[in-house]
Amino acid sequence: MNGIYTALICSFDENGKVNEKGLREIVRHNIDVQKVDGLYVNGSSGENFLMSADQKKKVFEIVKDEVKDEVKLIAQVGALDIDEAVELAQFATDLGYDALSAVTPFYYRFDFEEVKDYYNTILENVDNKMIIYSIPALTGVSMNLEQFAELFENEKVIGVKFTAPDFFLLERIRHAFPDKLIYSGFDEMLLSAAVLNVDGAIGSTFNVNGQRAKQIYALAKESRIDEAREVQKVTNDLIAEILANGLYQTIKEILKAQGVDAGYCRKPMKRLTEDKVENAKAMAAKYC
Ligand code: SI3
Repeated sequence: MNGIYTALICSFDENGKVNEKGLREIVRHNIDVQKVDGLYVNGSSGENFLMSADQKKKVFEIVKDEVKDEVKLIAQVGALDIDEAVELAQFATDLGYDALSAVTPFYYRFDFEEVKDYYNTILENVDNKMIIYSIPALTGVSMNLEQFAELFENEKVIGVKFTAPDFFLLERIRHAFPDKLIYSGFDEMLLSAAVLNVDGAIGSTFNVNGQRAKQIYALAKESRIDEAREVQKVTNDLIAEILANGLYQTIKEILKAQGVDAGYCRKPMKRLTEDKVENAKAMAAKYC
C-alpha cells in the first residue's frame, strides 16, 4: 500500500450529476499519464461531502470498474451519518477496494471517546482495513500521539492520512509506530514529510502533478535531497498558482486543457470566471 496516491477529483456535469465518461477519463489520466500508485476515492477532492450516498456508491463502482486491479484503491467512507459510513464501507469492501479510510467525525465537536467509537463501529461491521483521515484544519478535530496510539490499538486500523503541518507530531507518530502506514496529506509539504520517512502521500494536485510527486518521493527515499528540493520548488510554484485560482475548479480546468473531460464542481462550489479559466490553461501549458 506504499506510494503516491491521487486524491481523485470527480467529473460532474452542469447539473451536478456524476459524469461517468469524464470520471473514467480522469482515472485513466492518473494511471496512464501521472502513473500514480493508487487512487483515494471520494475524499475531500472528490467532493464527497457534497454528494448523496447514491452518488458516492456510483463513483466507487465506476472507479473500480475502470481500474480493475491496475493500481491500489482506498475508499473514503467517512460520513456524519454513521449508518451511511458503515453501508459505504461494506459497499466498497464488496467491490474489492484494498482499504478504507474515514475522516474524523466533525461539526458536533465530538470527544475522543466518540471519535474512537466511530472507527470501531465501522470496523466491527466490515472485513477490511482502515486508514484514519486526519485533517484538523477542515474538521476542527486534532488528535495527540496518545490518541493516535489508542486508535491504532485496533489491528484493523493500519495507518493515517496525516493532513496537517505538524511535523513534530508526524515525527513522533513515525517513531512510535514504524509498522503503521503514514500518508502525507499536504502536497506542498511532501518532501518534508518524505524526509521523516512516511510511507506515501495522498493529494489532490497529483491529478495534474503526480509525476513530480513521484519524483520527489523517490528522490527523498534515495536521500537525494537537493534534487528533490528542486522538484518540490516547481511543484510549489504550481500549487501556489492553483490555490490562488481556486483549488478543485483549477485542477479540473488544467485537466480539460489536456483533453480530459473533468467537468465542473458541485454547488455551492462556484464556477471559475473566464479569466481564471485562462489562468488554468496557462498553468497546463507551463507545468503539464
Ligand atoms: O481527501 C482528499 O481528497 C485529500 O487527500 C485531500 C488532500 O489532503 C488535499 N487537501 C485538501 C483539503 O484538498 C491536499 O492535496 C491539498 O489539496 C493540497 O495539498 C493543496 O493544498
